[in-house]
Amino acid sequence: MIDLQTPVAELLDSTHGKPKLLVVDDQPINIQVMYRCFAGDYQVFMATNGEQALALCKTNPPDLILLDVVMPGLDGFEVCKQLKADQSTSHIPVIFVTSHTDPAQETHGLNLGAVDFIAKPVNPDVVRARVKTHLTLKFQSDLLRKLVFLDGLTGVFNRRYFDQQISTEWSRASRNQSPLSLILLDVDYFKRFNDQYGHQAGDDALRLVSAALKTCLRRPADLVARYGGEEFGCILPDTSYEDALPIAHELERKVRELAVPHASSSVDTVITISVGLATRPGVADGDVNALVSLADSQLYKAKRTGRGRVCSGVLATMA
Ligand code: GH3
Ligand code: MG
Repeated sequence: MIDLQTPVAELLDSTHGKPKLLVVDDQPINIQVMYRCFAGDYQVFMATNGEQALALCKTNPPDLILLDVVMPGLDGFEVCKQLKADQSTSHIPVIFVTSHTDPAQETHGLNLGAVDFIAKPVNPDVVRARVKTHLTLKFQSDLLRKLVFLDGLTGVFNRRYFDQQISTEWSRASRNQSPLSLILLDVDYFKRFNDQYGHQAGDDALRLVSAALKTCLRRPADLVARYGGEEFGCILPDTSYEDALPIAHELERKVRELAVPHASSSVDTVITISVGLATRPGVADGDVNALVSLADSQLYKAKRTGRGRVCSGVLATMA
């Protein structure tokens, strides 16, 4: 079931603030013209050559690029080609701004993946209207892309995103010889909760639990996902065992502090969770499945030894 309320509101929130435009032109006068057009409604970033534009797109991706075609060094076509070839920048719409109104050139640019062509000298009203249209389309497709990776009930990431990210983070950790921590957690006696309070109350409780979990993660790269029915996963990149353990305990504590009554639980009078933490140290053997299995077995151990607690382990490294 997709409950559009929470996730969509959050998603729209994340696009709040002025959209970011990148203007790329080797002539400062042209940049000034564009700046005057857009400074009121947008955050305008500038680059005076192709290399600078590509670097900016990596560090601070804009929502749309206005790209000059003829520039010394990397020309606009080459910049567009490179942006479209890179997965992290391919979704940024590119509008070519050019004094060449040759249909062959225009076709070439559109075939490279640009969304539009605008002729110089630009008419401010026309360029503003076109930018607005393409930004609306861009935000709509961003939203759809995000919805594919969100859990409809709780608004946190879904299992599909979790599986993708844990593999990505494992590869990154292996490359950089950095640690990676994974927490799997599960609500205790949740079947009894549903039986006593009803499925609707169960859904509400899962929303509260996921919101509480989110408050424990502070780094931008940390994420919480719904792993299964009442099971959640937290990925903590570049986080050692020593740093992850207090977070695991905080998750357990924060859920207990929600004080959601659970009269039929054998752990407490409120909802609790069991937590399994697994960390791969900087250098580790095995693959991502070993990390997931370890977190899972620690979660199972927490269940077996009384629930409402944290169990944890570190992946073995061959001597
Ligand atoms: P344990 O402490 O061993 O984890 O016991 P448990 O009762 O939590 O575990 P069990 O796997 O027996 O039951 C899980 C329950 O979670 C059963 C299922 O109805 C409920 N559940 C799973 N997904 C949802 C959901 O989206 N909404 C609601 N309300 N309940 C859910
Ligand atoms: Mg459970």
